[in-house]
Amino acid sequence: MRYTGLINHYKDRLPVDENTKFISLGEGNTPFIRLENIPALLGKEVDIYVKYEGLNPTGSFKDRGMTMAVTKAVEAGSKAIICASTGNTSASAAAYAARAGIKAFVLIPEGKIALGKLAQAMMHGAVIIQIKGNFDDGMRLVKEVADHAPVSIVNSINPFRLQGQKTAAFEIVEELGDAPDYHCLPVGNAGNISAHWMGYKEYQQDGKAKKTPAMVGYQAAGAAPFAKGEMVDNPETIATAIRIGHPQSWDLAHKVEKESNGWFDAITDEAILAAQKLLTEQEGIFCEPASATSLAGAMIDIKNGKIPEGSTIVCTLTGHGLKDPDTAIAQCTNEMILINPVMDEVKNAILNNM
Ligand code: AN7
Repeated sequence: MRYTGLINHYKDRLPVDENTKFISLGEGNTPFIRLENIPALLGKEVDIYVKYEGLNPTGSFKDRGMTMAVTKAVEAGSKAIICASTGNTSASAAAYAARAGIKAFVLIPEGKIALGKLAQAMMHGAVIIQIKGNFDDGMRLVKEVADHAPVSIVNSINPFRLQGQKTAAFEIVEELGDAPDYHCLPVGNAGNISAHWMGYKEYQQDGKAKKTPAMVGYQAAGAAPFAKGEMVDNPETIATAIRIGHPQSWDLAHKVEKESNGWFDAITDEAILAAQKLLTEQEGIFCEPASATSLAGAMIDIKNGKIPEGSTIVCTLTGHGLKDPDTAIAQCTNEMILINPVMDEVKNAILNNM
């Protein structure tokens, strides 16, 4: 049967009925890839899988929540949606609004969103409102303005977002036949880690999984309110997607940490970029910097034994590497070769670089 998106696939587990019109772009059902080369480099006996959420229709996991949020907004008669965003939510909101024939307003921090995400929001025709401030300012404004203008908020404080995003945990359990031992995610607002936990618990309660994983949230060191135990007023990181200092799902995520026996930690920008590069060079998988935070953190905790040998580990790669070409190119030191259009010069270029 043709796959037509996660709402249709999991409609028995989502808040929809036979009258709901699904607004879908075929999201979900993303590749689940076992790492072949990186575990050996770590010198540890571990099984690491990545859930490649960058292969959703707009290139990030946000589509899982957005298909639900926009479906429900349209069902409720809404003609416009609004979000604050570090980039991916705005790209996704813009695309699903276009699909639904409604308007999208996106608030983004001026100059601090990756180029690909900006291109998406512009192409899909969203109204782009740049803020002379950061994501946290945008989020505060969105919550305020929603009481004064006819717009539905589609940030992850919208509970339908988490409902859609929990389906990633379902897919992982179906792939592995059970939950993994550890599930590592990059954390910004902590909506995604909370949604995954909902999904794992639901599958365990229904007997589809025997266990639940320890949920491990990694943040960029300059934007790590969970690891620090307090809000951060001026978050900074190269991983602009998770440049968030006042997470919206603060209480929810602390519950997840406790219930799942998980933890939060902070990862330096250097380690994040190194993990992004390692994944592209060693495994052929290109994710954006924020996404590599999950693997960067997992590698540290595998090496120090906090994640023990024999474990099955899933790392979510939340967004595609093409989202942020500037950061990608800036960290590549390999020189390009320029030649005259003659065979000898190509031949030499090959033989000198074998
Ligand atoms: C690639 O787009 O918050 O912990 O406004 O784009 O659920 O917030 C993005 C978040 C991880 C963090 N990885 O997820 C936004 C936004 C990528 C992201 C996160 C984001 P949450």
